Amino acid sequence: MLLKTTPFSDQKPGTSGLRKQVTRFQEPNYLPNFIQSIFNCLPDLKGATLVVGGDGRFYNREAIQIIISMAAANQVGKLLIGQSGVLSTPAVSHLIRSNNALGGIILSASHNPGGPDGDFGVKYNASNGGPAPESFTDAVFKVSQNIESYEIADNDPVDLETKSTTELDGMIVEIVDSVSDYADLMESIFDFDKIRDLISQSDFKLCFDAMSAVTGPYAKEILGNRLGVQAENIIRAEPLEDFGGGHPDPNLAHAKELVERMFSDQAPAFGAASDGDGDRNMILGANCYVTPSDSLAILAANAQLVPGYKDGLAGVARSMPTSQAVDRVAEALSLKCFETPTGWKFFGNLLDDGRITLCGEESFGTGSDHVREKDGLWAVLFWLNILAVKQQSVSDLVMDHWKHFGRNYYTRHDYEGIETSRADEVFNLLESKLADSAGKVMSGRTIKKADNFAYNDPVDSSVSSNQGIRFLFEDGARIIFRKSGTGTSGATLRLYVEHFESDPTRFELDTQQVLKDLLNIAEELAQLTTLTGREKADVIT
Ligand code: VG1
Ligand code: CO
Repeated sequence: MLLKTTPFSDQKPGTSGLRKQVTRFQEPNYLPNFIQSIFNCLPDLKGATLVVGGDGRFYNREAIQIIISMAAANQVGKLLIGQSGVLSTPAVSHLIRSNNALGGIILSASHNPGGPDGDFGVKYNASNGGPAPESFTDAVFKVSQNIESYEIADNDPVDLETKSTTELDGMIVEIVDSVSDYADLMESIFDFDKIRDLISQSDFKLCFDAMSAVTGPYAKEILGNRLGVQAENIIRAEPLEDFGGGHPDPNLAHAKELVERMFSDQAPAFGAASDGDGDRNMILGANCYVTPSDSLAILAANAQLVPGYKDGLAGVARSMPTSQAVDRVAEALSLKCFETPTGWKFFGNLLDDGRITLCGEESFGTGSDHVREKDGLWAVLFWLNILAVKQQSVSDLVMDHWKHFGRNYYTRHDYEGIETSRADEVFNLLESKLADSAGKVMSGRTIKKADNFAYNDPVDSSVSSNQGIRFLFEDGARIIFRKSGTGTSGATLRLYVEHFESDPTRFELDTQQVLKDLLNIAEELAQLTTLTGREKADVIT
């Protein structure tokens, strides 16, 4: 049936889909409007296959029932839905690709908290398995601003809990195992025999923190059943609708128990965590934290030790704020290295066009051409495979990497949920300084270039401007300011700071100390204390 509706002005997707508070999504017509707007932008929708799944957060099941009814009324041919409505983001990406689906709908607000008072989100992925490009999300927003009606079937709720194939108004609904296809894909990339041997070594213990989010079932099957990790070493493995009240964000601040275990006398050799929807990863060794930027560089440098990448890499890419550690590896291996705006959607063209094999972001995201999303467990397995071959501790591996390539000291300071007007003031001030910054000396460092980053996609020539303010120094240091596109209240300001160090006697210093002069320069440039009204950042990673 056709239901009348009126537009909501706030349906513009951000860095990764439309994210709002659950209560917003629960308002009558809010979700249907957005879903119909997506459908209206898909000329090939009739008879097509779509994959649907989410990270299991509060409102997941209700949202899926609405999508099922709307898909049936919009004459979709087939829906592939993860059992209980659950699919990790990389698993959705894989199912889209392996089933030649038209696309998929992911229900997740990723690392944002869940529960009735938390956040919810919807993201559309295209037939390559990756987040839809900006041209598509812009079109969806446009449609959402003029929407007058949507189509929805009047059906009984579909049983999501049992694997089955049923029919609804001519549309096939298949409830599929959430884990098995993805687990098989991992087994086809990595040397599971070697990893199993490593895990059985008495001197090798590991701890994986699923953060009460979607990777629990995946970790139990892959790390537990297939690789022999003991159940007690997979913590917070039961997915909860509110993630146990925490932020399902794998970083030093939010994975407390894991971090306590890893920084102790009895620390396991390897620790890792993943986020709400399973696409992020944090890697730790005994008393050692690996920054995501270093992790990307180390994976790139050692990729040929992994069966799936034994023939080498086509190229690599990183998001603009990610440290330049991977650039050094690319240079040494004569690989092309691309710099994209923040957000996985910008890697899609480079991956599809065969220009890159590995890519990553400083925000705990790493991935490859095996899917079109970043992939948390994949990164964990990649590390385990390398460690299994090298028989080295995480900290030795990292130190060897720095000795060879140098160390990019790196930090990100987040000022969360500040008033939008205050954030605007910061960016206006920064913008006003861009023009006459070049050549200026600050704390002994000379600014080489200052700009607002714009990306020219080398594959389809599309241009994405306004992607972050950069101050680039002659010695390679960088200070970057961006506004987050994933928050749901106020504005979140991110400050990224990087300094390259080639002197091996300076490889084990405190990151915040090393970067202090650059942080002071950032303060001078942006007047953060005054303009944000905060003494210091809320989260430092
Ligand atoms: C953040 C990260 C970005 C990441 C995005 C989605 O975006 O900085 O690197 O791609 O989250 O990750 P922003 O606009 O808030 O800086 V996920 O795992 O939340 O989907
Ligand atoms: Co995520």
